[in-house]
Amino acid sequence: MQNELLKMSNRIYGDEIFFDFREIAFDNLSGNLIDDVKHRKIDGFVTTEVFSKEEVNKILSWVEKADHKYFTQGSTGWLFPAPFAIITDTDEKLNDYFNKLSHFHSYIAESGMTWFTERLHQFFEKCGSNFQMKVPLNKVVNKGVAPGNIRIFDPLKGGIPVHCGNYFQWRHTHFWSLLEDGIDMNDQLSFFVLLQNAKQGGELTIYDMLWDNVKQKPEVENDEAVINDAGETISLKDIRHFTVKPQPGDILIFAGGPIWHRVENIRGEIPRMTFGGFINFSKDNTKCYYWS
Ligand SMILES: O=C(O)CCC(=O)C(=O)O
Repeated sequence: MQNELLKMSNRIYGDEIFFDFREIAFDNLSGNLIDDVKHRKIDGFVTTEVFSKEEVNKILSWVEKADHKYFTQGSTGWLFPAPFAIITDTDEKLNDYFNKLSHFHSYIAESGMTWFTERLHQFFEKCGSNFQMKVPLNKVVNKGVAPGNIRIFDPLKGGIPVHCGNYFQWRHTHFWSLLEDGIDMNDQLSFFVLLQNAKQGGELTIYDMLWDNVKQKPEVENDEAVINDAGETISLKDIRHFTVKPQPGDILIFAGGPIWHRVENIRGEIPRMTFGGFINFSKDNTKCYYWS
């Protein structure tokens, strides 16, 4: 039935929706959907219109007016605040990360935009109601890390090559090792607020492929194949997949830790823009953390 309903959706579509991805209106959110995704009772959900069109426009113009010297250029576009990948020590680079993060917070406050991060927090509280929601601390400096980043995907830079959160974590163990103790690091979830879609491309492709039996790629940036635990190279073309395309103001949460996925190349002159990060629970199962 769920699959039949989704055939009509402009947000979740494809020949076969082989994972349980749902579309839920913001006002109908309840219970512990985040926990349901963590435990794979469902695999993901798009909450529609968490932010109105007017609010999305305000966020876009806030990003537009920001001082771009605090943006960090990556291989596929720009990030604000800086991504954790810039932290390669516990000294200068760590300070640089926190300076850039403090600019992000002061820019939000000075421009009267705190409602944006507050709404995000309320959203998490609404779909994880049994848990205390928190942004984790970096234990070296005892300060909260970023709640997420604005991600600007420029046209024709390749989107994000196929990956899953567990693969990503394995590549950035330094950052994860600096997060406060007591967080369950297994099978983190992914979230993002969709702020602007590209004219063409930029969709999220979900593959029928899990970390349980695929943990490698021929090279980190390769976007054509993966290597399974039996050592076989598998072409992405041969793997079932479907598309998730949230609309501006929606938030997607999904099991991005174990499920392999990618962001399609952006075509047309409009960049794709999101605010996204990761989610996981405390080991004692009382708190839920979101960060980037
Ligand atoms: O922006 C997206 O569609 C997905 C982001 C992503 O790949 C991730 O959170 O792992």
